[in-house]
Amino acid sequence: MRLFLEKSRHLLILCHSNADPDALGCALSIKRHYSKKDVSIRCDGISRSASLLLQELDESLGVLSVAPDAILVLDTSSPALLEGCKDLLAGTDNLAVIDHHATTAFDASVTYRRCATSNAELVWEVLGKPRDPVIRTALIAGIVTDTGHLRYATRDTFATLSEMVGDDINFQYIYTMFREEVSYSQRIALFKALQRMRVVRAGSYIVVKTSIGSFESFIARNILNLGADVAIIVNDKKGQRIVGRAGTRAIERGVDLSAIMHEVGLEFDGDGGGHPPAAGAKNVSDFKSATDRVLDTVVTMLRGKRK
Ligand SMILES: [Mn+2]
Repeated sequence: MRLFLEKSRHLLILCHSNADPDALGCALSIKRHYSKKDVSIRCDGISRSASLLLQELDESLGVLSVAPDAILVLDTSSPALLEGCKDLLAGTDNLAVIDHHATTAFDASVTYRRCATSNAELVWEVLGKPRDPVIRTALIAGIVTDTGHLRYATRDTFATLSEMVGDDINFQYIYTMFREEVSYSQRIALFKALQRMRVVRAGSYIVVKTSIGSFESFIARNILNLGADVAIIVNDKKGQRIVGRAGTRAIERGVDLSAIMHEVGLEFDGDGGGHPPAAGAKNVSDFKSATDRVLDTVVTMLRGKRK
């Protein structure tokens, strides 16, 4: 991977659509690390917290001046997730992927993949643990946000963080930087979703299904906080997206949403994937049946009829 990056002269970095601080933090780190090269970053939209990070670091995405001779895809498990930037892949034979998701649909010449709590941990290794404080801040931001403010952090996450943090890094500042205020429209969406809930009991487990036009992960998180073991949220507006979140009890029982979403995505001519506790499927041909299939699979697994 390092050789790939070093050999490239005009590198184009692609992140998933609505890029989050993990994807963008990784991209900015690589751009900064190879500041002598022509590196530019593209993504179809950028999240609120990622634009906050961009401002905070005083960095930019760079201009795509000439045709790239190498493309690097970050934090993205399939070309469909690049959305509007998917076309930029056309005709390239020099593609690399650094990704921490469980599955990948890319056919790349160079790949660095490992299941980790954030993509930032992989980039940290690829860049050889750089000492530049801006790079470390960007990567810490990726870890903090991808682990839900360290809620899902593992021993490995903390080991990496302790290598990254130094006297020149204000960890508390990065940690609180992304504390988002809950907006009026988020709260309205939450209550709408709660009104539309379908609650399914599977033994001693509770699975909740609902639909909403936006803020699916915010809503899923709140439904889990209320005590559900699995939340399945359908967004029938944006390319018929299905979002799933599972709590610790469901994970311990063997529920792997990334595998379920991947399977259901394929079955309904769309695609899906993610992590065992947080995954999604999109562009499915029949989102109602696809959602029911996800629900049935989860309920059957929780009842213990399928492992
Ligand atoms: Mn990520």
